[in-house]
Amino acid sequence: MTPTPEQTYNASTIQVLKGLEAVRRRPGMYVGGTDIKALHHLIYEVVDNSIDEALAGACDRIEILIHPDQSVTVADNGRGIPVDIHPETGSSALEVVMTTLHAGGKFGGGGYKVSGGLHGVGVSAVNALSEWCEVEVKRAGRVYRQRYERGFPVTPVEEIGTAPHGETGTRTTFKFDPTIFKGNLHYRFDTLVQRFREMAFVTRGVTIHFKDERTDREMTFYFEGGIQSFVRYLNRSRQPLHPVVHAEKAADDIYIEFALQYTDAFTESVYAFANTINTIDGGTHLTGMRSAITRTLNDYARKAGLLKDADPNFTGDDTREGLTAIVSVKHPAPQFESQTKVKLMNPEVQTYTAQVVSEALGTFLEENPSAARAIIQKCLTSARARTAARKARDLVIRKSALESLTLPGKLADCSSRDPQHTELYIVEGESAGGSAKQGRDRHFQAVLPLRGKILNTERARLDKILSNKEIKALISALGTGIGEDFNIQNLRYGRVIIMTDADVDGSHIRTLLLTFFFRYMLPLIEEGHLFIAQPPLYRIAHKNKVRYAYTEADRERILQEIGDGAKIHLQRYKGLGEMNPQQLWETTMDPQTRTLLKVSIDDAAEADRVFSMLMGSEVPPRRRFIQTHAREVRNLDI
Ligand code: 0RA
Repeated sequence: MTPTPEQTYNASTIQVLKGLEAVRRRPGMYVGGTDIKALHHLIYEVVDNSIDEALAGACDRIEILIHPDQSVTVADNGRGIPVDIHPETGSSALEVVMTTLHAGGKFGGGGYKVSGGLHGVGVSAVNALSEWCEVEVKRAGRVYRQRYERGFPVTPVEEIGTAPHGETGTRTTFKFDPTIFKGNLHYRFDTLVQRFREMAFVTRGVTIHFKDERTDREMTFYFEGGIQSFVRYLNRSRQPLHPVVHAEKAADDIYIEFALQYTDAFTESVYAFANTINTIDGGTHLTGMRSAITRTLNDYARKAGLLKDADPNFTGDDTREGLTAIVSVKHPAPQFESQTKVKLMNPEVQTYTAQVVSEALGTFLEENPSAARAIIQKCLTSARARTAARKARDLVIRKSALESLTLPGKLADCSSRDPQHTELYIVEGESAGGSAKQGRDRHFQAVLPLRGKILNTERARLDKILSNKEIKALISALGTGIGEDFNIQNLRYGRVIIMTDADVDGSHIRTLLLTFFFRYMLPLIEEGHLFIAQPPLYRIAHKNKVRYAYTEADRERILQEIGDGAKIHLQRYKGLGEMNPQQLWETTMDPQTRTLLKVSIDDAAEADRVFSMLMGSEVPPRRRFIQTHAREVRNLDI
């Protein structure tokens, strides 16, 4: 970051250099790291600024382009970043915004300004972490431009033309600095689409157009109904019990909006946003909404005589089954728990949100008695199911305590008792289970075969799932207990490895197992104990040499390397059962040669959506999902 020779050092230049240098030295403090996630944050940070313009009512179109060289353009039709000379520094406001930390919202004053930026550092941090960056501003009939390299201005703010009448806006193009974001990093279309969709939902009326020029995929989001559309979208494969309940209100500069709808599903899908940011750890807005829902439903059920004197109140859990809800708040001074954990802390938000939700939901119930009855019925059923589940679970736990000496009969245990080294292979099907038992290293590898069909726990409630024989065997084998009683200390195997066929059924079973672990043994995933085995797709024999291909690309590469088409014997494995014990060991179980995918919950919300879609009642979306994803084993990053 060396200034050009003709530039003189004055106090403010030195200040700027210090700021930008700080960002480059400790990117973690500003964008959360230097990995793929942080890379996406760069885009979000820039788009957040355009969203701010939309929230201020000054912009209704945002365009995001990923260019083939992975530079990114974000363009909006907002007011345009001011370019006039800033009195304190003597430089253009644009330059100050682009080069000074925290300068994002300090210009133009007046009006109600919501700052979306997750880390609040603004676009200058993105500039500092970019190999180069160019900003073009259309304002007052003219077009201005400035270029920066690693955050430092390399041109003055230049007037480069005239803007068509009345057109204003800001266009930022930046290329991340590969000396900071190291490795072969690529923006992920699906991750970005998800985020832009959310942004469009919570910023009603704004059009977000996203184009990936690397692949020519593009998508446009515009939701006239805002978060009401969001709820309908989330429930697209569920059966709703009533129309969406929705309300919005502004009080003391705090804007609150919520939308909710119950469906016949058993899961909860609730999302909370603060200044358009998905606050995945929730916070006061979420607590306010949840407590208001429970209180309002209890009040109504008592008054309507649907809860009798002898009945206990609904618990929070009882009112969450089948609930899809969004709460979105816009706050001029949001407080977050920390830089990376996304949780809203402002205490006043809880009271305000609770008021808005109680009032609107209370009125809805009064005015729609049949919808009200359906909702209360749902709560009553889930309260009963919960009692039944608790009993079933206690039974499983008590029994598994009793049976702790008698591990499930089908388990082929290992001899080592040291969880640091032991592994449990959960294998689909008896025949693959047999091969795995013979092929394994019995010193540290245990095998539990599961019968595929029995695991079909779709739409099953907790009590049903827990009374399933296969699941019981799994729980006993792991030794940890489940749900609230889960205790990782008792885990009998350091690695729990799901090994299923690379076909549609295998993918289905894997998802069902992941569902089970996700819902009842979450710490197992969080603490990195859960893995997916990667069996090969092909066996390629040539002369007396055998090689295995784990992906289609592998296969092509190997075939090309051999080149000698006539003498190649290519076998496609349709299932694990086609491999003999020795082959299964070499390709999939031998720690020296195998590949394991660690299951992580990077985006728990997305995982939940996928799970509940797969568990949902309507068949078409589920089939579609399984068909499209069945072959993407390697990309399964839930
Ligand atoms: C400062 C003041 C004003 C707008 C902006 C910044 C602004 C920043 C960005 C970043 C991306 N797009 C943007 N659009 C606007 C208010 C200017 C006024 O009052 O005219």
